[in-house]
Amino acid sequence: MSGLGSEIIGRKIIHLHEVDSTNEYAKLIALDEREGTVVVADRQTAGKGRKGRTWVSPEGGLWMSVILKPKAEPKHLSKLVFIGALAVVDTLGKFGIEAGIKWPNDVWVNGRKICGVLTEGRIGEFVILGIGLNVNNDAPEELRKMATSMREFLGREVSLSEVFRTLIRNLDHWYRLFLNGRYAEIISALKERSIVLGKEVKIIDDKTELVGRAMDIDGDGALILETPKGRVRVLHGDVSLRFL
Ligand code: BT5
Repeated sequence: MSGLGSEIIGRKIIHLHEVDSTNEYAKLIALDEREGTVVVADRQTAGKGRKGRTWVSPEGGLWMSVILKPKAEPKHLSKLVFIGALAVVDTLGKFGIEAGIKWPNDVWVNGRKICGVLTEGRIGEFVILGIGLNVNNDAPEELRKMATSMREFLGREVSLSEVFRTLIRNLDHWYRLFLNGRYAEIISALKERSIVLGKEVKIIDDKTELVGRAMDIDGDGALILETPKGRVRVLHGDVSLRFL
């Protein structure tokens, strides 16, 4: 047990004042670290979203990456992104903020993005679970209408270290379910906290766009979409989802 009240996640914490990206840093040290090591930075100079997008990461936010080395079959690893989102929703709940998961990798509050999750890894070696949560930072200027922070929602600052400790404990909880193969519980929690089910959405892939109603999330975490041409199963991977 670490002093944080977790068993695996946060056994070791590497706290940096500034780094390009905690995910990049974690990848560099991953082979030499035990699983559960967390890299957290006050600010990132080149925070990353998916597909080369930028994640704005000034001081005041929580920017962290966890090194994981699960022995699960590769097909299950894509569910780790949900572990991150579920732990963030639970954490926000502890602070009185009702949040939901915008499949596949965002957490939203009142129709705006408060958190993004980015998993990266090397099969058979490690997975880096990166989480960016707007806490006491302002939402990025150019994204004011689309993004929010805990401070903005609550109208006051919250203790960043308290948010961090709560998130570590929640991550530990969900990750231990994952290690025990309790995937069905993870998916059912994901569905309960999903804000996309029943909504008209547009899925944007590299080249294709698909419009339909989000009907379900299946046991693999794929979104089932009812389109004019019938049901389509969309794997989470790198797709983006917009509400219509
Ligand atoms: C994500 O990508 O949402 C994953 C973000 C992961 C960030 C964490 S921070 C710690 C770790 N280290 C890293 O370098 N990354 C991880 P995506 O779904 O591609 O969304 C990216 C989009 O979110 C951008 O194109 C902006 O529109 C928006 N965005 C950027 N910064 C934001 C912020 N601080 N708050 C809300 N939205 C933001």
